Amino acid sequence: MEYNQQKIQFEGKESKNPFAFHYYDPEKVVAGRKMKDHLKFAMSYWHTINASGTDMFGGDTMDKTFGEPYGIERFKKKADFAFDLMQKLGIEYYCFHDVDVAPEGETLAESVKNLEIITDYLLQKQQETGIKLLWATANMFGDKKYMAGAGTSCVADVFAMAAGKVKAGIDAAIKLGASGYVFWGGREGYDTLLNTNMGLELDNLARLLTMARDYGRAKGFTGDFYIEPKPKEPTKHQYDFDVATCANFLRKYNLMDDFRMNIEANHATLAGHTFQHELRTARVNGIFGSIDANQGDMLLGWDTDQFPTNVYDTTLCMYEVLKAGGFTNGGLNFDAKARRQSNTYEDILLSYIAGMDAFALGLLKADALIADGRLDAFVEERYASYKKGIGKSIVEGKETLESLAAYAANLTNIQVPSGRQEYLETLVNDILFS
Ligand code: XLS
Ligand code: NI
Ligand code: NI
Repeated sequence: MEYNQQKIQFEGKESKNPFAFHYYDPEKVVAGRKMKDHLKFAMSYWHTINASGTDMFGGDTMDKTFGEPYGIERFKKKADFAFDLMQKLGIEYYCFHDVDVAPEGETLAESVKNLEIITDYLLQKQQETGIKLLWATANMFGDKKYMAGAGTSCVADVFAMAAGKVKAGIDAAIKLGASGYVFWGGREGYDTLLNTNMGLELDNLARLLTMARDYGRAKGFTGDFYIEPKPKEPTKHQYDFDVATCANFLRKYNLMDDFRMNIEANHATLAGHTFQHELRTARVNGIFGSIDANQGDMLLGWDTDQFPTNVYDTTLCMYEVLKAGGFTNGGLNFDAKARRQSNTYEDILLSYIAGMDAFALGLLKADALIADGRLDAFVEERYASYKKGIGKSIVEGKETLESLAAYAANLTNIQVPSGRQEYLETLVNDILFS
């Protein structure tokens, strides 16, 4: 892989230089905060440092072996490349699965030893560069022993292996000062109910998450635990289907105080929701946490993990993030990879620039939408009947079915105002394209 590129600079929207930011101006203050602190961009190790273009029909189109056989040396070179790349892009955070950063051994003990060697190395790199770990996770779906799930496997020894991996992952997160630890379902779901004890599987998943929470807190981990919802793929049905499903799970098992959502755009659309819907659902349930920034292809039914370029979506995303009060422990992790045909080193840079600029522009437009005020004012006015009279009384919990039945008994000619959807969509367009 070539290393010949200089640090990417902000040049402004008139620039024709593809290796420059046109909207992302890290130090620029928007809505009281630097752009870089609003956006908290993170690099995903699995896509950027490891994924090499293999798909269901063909092999690698990129070489990410760094000229080394599978082992510690290769992973040190990967880390060197990763930190160099993040510095060139001005990305201050990264995310990984255990197996992304260190070679797997024959046993859990060997893998943990390798992870310790590499996390020493990563810690040193973090200290040299100031780059931080946004979150860590454990890959509990790749190896064949996880074919029936990890925490939801039908085999107790697999559950135990998964617990060991989570322990090592949390240890790594603490050592590297991560502000989050993620659980994405992986194969926690089912392919057919004919062979599945759903009740036991869900209880066991909660047991694993509870153990993780208890271990992490006992060891001083103060960051967020996240569930990353996804409705399907690789299993037919994933138990972390969407934000609402996860909120129900967390409430049932008393995990609401420690867990939040890591919301991925492509997973939202696979669940039949908009990205904004998932963000809003998390916000109104008080569990908004972090984001896996990417986009899917609406004509394809799988997780294509494309770099986000749709500014309508990034705007509405950042609108929700601003309304949620911004990121605290979370950030925008590019769970995205350049297309299989975009197979040069330059494409890695160009794809990150595309995603970062799309989110920077989305932030500017979301801020403009809020500053403009018409959208918020419209919604406020639409619900004005709950600010006075009977509406106020309902909201304050002062009414009953009987009192309302008496109130409504002789009401006539009730007027519901127009929803003005087309006007509002035009308003958004006006802000986006002005
Ligand atoms: C897969 C998920 C995965 C998680 C981390 O679809 O997005 O990459 O983000 O395990
Ligand atoms: Ni993801
Ligand atoms: Ni995904």
